[in-house]
Amino acid sequence: MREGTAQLIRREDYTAPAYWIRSVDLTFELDPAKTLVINRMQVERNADQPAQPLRLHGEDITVTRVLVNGDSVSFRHEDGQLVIDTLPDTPFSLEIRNICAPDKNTKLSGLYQSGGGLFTQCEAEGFRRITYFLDRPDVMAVYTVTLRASKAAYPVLLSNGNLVEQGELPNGKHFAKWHDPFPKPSYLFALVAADLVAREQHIRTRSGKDHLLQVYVRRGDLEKTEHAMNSLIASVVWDEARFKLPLDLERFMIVAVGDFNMGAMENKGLNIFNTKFVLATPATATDVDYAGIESVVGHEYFHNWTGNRITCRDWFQLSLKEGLTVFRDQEFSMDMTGSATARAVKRIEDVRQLRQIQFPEDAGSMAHPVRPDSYVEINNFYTATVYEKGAEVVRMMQTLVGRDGFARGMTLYFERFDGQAVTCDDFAQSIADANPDSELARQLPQFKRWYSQAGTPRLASRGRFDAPTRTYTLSLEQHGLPSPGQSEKEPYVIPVAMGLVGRDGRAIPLQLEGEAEASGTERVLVLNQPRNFYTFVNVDVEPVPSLLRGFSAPVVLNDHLADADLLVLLQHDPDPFNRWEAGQRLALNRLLAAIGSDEPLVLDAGFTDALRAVLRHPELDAAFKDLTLTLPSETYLAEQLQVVDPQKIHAARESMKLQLAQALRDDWAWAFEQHQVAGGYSPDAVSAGKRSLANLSLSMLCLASAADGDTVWPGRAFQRFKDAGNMTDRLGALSALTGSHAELAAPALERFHALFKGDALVIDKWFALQATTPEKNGLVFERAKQLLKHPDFSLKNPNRARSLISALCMNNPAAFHRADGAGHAFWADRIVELDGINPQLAARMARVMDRWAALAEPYRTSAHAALQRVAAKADLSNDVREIIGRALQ
Ligand code: 0A1
Ligand code: ZN
Repeated sequence: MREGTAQLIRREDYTAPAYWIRSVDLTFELDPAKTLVINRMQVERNADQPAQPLRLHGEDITVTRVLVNGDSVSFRHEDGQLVIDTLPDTPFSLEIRNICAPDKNTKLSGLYQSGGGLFTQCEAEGFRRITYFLDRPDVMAVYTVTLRASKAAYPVLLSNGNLVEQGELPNGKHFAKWHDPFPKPSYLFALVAADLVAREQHIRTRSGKDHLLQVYVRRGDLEKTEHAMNSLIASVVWDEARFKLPLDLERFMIVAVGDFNMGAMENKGLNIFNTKFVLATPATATDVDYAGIESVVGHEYFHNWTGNRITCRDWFQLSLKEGLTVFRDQEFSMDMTGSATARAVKRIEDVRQLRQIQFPEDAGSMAHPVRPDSYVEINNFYTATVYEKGAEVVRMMQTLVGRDGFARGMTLYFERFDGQAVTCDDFAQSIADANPDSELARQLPQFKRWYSQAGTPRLASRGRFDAPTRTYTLSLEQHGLPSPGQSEKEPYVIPVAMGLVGRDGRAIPLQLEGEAEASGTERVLVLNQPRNFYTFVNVDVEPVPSLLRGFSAPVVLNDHLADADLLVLLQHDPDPFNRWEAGQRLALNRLLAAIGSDEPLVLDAGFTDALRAVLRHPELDAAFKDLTLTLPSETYLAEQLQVVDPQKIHAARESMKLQLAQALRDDWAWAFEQHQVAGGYSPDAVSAGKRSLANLSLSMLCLASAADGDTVWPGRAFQRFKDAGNMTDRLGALSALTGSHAELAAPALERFHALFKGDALVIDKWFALQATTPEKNGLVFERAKQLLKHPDFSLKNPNRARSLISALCMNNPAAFHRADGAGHAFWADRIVELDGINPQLAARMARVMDRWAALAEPYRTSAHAALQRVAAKADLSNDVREIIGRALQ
């Protein structure tokens, strides 16, 4: 057992390990109740460190013997570690035998059981739950793994690398021996023993090498693996083409498992995936699911170089692999879309996600730098800041050195560090050194504040046009807000991609004072002072500034633009991101005004006409229209406010949605008819865009109908729900019914459940849809509470738990933050219950209270009481205690 509880680990305390483990030979006698692990290691002292005992990590495992060079030695337990005091000075062999119990492992970290099979999850610190080890990423070893198990129960036996031997054993058992030639940290170890089948594909890569790709799933799921396999092939091709990074293994395997804490895991050569990111057919998965599979398959595959070939020195450097790999998967998905607008749509979606999750994180009790300074439980730091903001930091580097310069930097990074465990500094230095004349190289120490300072910087701009001198002066001013442990912030290096747009829509040529001539209509200003002025010359008419194009830095921008300016950008900005942003800002301004006053929100014709023009626009993509006509989320609205009243936010947004539904009724009907996709299902961006706009239109039409008591559109939605040829349309129609609280919603939900009752991933959608229905009279919360008792509900399966609890508490603020405090009490009960099963998952769900202190009364008081109730539980895990402790600080 791990005894040293709640210890704060600090980045500045890093020291290299006292010993190196060079190779590991593992033998598993697999059995769900009692698995025997024989762990033979070649160990040597690290000569750079003072002589000291060997301390091995271990958790929830029982040691049965310890041999050094073949002889039994004495050992002791201290702070949850196994300590051997006396060891030879020369390299030695160390054999440890221990047992573990996968069937009792509800934490899903280490070796655990799922659907009758055995699977592992070792990142970040799961390997120590399998055997004693120096379970830290800078200890890299070559692994040989022998799996022995019942052949009937576990016909498939997999581990990392190449299969070197397999055969029969007495008593109905069989074995397989695997060898991974690449030294790796223990967090990348994996094994699978289960009754699975595989889709296989042989490929020959550019370098002329042959590889076997496999996607393993449960029997019966094989026909759901085509998209995952296609995504894997596309990932291999893309990484070779864009970054010249080839597949380095003969065999690359993906295995799907139904119980998994996260999305997927990049174990060397043996990626283990949540079924959600593998299984798809048109009938069971939506366009969003298809896109998710492509991006997660890509993400895990890209880790093979950014994460596995070069890994992290310590867990504070997590963003070294995660920020970079998210950046790579985002670029991959963009390149896969094939069109400039579709790229922009993907960028908008990524930024929406960043604002929805990372911005609140940066403003709440868990705010931390991209490279954190301390943690209690590392699992709590697999965050949107480390992942998504980390990706933005990498993206800014690319913006500062250019796309080719960035590719050069990546090449240098691999030349320098392949096979090593390194730091974020090493990465940034490589990109800068490969581009010595870049702004990044010139300002690297200051740029790296993006790694060390928490919080979302504020950027304010003001423009002044001077007609007599034909100049336009832009001032840019930045400031950082205080965050826990960091009251003062130093200025960042902020790349501001920008252009000037004439009121007639013309892109104005850009010439800064002192420049001989104008060059282009877009450029990147690099702000590194608290405030800077930029004077553009030869400007004939007052322009509208279009700043932070493509969201060139993860900041909150206040450009002080008036409605009239925003309308110009919405109509004309050549940058699609800012065009979308202008529409969102117009909506946001109106919503915030309504939330801040007691007057009901009344939509003006200027706004509805502008949105109608977007909806009816002959050239814009359907996906872009869908995003522009989707109102800012309640969470994003809450983010703009000092004091958050979730009920007021909900009321204002619902009112705007309804007015928009009514004002554009004919246009929605037109859009719905115009965006039907004929023929067989394809998840491509164009078809998906049409489906999403048709679904949005249908939802709006059902809303407008509900307000007038008209039943035509709900009837059509029900029919569409029944006849739909794919899950996107079916779920879209169902959500139009539930979202408008139509009478037909109940029979449709019942029918949906009956239709898909054997399919866990679809039943997750059924729970989530009900838990995220816009709240009305408290009924959604009541229904969610009832669903807890539904026979299909279980807290033990992470996807199912998330489909109800996270969906309600995180994605339905108005159902969750109730005046009677029942939502908060519900949350506290679930966290306590789940903490006894799966602390990692419980801690993630506990995060919904990160921003409780900003709540208006009475929500604030009941949130506080709920937090205190959880904190009062005596045997709370370190995971949850860290989250709750920070929230209450
Ligand atoms: N490295 C994985 C994320 C991951 C982290 C921890 C896990 O433990 C349950 C699982 C996966 C990724 O970035 O995809
Ligand atoms: Zn990752």
